[in-house]
Amino acid sequence: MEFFKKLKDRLFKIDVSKQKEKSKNTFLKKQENLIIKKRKKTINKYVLGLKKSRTNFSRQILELQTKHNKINEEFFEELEEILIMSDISVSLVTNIIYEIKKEIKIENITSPKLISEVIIDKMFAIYTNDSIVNTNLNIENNRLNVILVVGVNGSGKTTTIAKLANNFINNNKKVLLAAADTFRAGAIEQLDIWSQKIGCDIIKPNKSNDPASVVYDAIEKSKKNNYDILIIDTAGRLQNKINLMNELKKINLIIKRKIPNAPHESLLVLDATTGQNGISQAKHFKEVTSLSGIVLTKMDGTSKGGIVLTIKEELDLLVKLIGLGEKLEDLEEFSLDSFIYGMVKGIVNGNI
Ligand SMILES: Nc1nc2c(ncn2[C@@H]2O[C@H](COP(=O)(O)OP(=O)(O)OP(=O)(O)O)[C@@H](O)[C@H]2O)c(=O)[nH]1
Ligand SMILES: [Mg+2]
Repeated sequence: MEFFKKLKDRLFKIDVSKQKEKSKNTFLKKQENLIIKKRKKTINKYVLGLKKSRTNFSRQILELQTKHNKINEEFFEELEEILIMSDISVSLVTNIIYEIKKEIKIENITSPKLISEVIIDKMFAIYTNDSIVNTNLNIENNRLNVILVVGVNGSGKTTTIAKLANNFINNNKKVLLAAADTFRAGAIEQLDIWSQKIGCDIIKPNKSNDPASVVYDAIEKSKKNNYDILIIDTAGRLQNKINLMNELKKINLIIKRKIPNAPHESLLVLDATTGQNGISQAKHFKEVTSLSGIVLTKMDGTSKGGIVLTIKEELDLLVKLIGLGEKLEDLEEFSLDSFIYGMVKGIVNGNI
């Protein structure tokens, strides 16, 4: 079982096979050092943001390992409870436990002290399903990329949009925001304040209060002025599901009429602290509009990291971005390796 070592190698080393050649070339070496430095910075954000989840999960696993000196049914019952309590759905937990049992038989593992790596390995395997998980945003150069952002009130849409726009601007992209949440008083102003803070252009409602017309104006402006990215903020809740459905339908129609293969991303923002409740809300959204991925916010505020697995299982969607704090720089592209490392760092050597 070398799962943790392999994970660390993937995260912190560039390409082991070229190690010898690399050291000869100082320019390459410098470039590699820069990449590693950047990577470490990102991983560190995961490590800091996932502190609550990690401490909670690792502590429980370590306690379980010390409490039992044999791996038996009682051990598995307690493990099952820990996994369920960390927001992994019951069906997935059953699956993970089944896989762990199979593995310890093959590897002939009898001591609970050696099981943590098997647990992590199986959780990882369930997520990837032995295939490569692509969580990149569908953004291309030389076209207008339209990103529609939806989700319930307070899930973190507007904040995420500001963080995302800020990231794009830092990467020299020309970004326009569309304030299409005309339902909630104060929503436009909130996005406006962010746009000023990050130095980003914004389209606000003109005469009418119709979100679709804001979107129309925003697309016109983006096309005319060669923007790279248009991000659309939407209302979290309307009077009822039909209204929400109609509004999102209308917005999508306007977008498609102007750019047939857009929106290039329809991201659902999900508050990680809401657990199963958030998952049910997400299912409602999935029924009313097509989605391309999840932004999981407030991961820093919860102690339950298992929700990432449950999202994939129950919504059949991947987490593409993860919110690890309230500040502008606290949004990261989702990396399964960094996430798992942030969740279990220290668990293997008992040093949480
Ligand atoms: N700790 C933490 N807080 C977050 C994160 N993302 C958003 N928030 C906070 O969540 C709160 C709600 O965020 P908003 O961006 O206003 O949520 P919204 O979905 O736009 O809400 P409505 O406009 O009411 O629909 C704010 O206080 C944010 O600072 C995160 O990743 N971590
Ligand atoms: Mg908002």
